[in-house]
Amino acid sequence: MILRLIAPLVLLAASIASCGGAPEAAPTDSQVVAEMTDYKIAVNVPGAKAGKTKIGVRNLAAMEHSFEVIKSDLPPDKLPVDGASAKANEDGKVGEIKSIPAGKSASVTVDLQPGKYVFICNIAGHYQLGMHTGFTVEAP
Ligand SMILES: [Cu+2]
Repeated sequence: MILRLIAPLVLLAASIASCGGAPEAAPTDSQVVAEMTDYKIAVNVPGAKAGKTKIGVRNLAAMEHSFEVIKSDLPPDKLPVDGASAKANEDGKVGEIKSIPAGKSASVTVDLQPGKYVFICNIAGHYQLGMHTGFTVEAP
């Protein structure tokens, strides 16, 4: 008698959890995973060996973000910013994901060369708010 009562409740709980908007997992087989929150980018590793690299990006935030991979020797927070567009200069860009909606994941595969990179979100104003992180690529 009790089981009959519990079973529907368990099903109900399961269906709520499955459509509750939990952030998607990063795409599988990504060597690098970046997680975006409102105005931060966190990477699971500080660097990688040179070569083709799949970067999975999870947008855990409540708003859309973008993801740009820029080869630059500048410190991550020192890219030039254009005052009119409120966007960071993308010189050295080797790959990007133009839009990752809130709660979604996406990936980009880039051919990384040894050197310093900066990962940013370049939706107007977001770079200045802190959406940047450094990444170092070493010779294979
Ligand atoms: Cu952003």
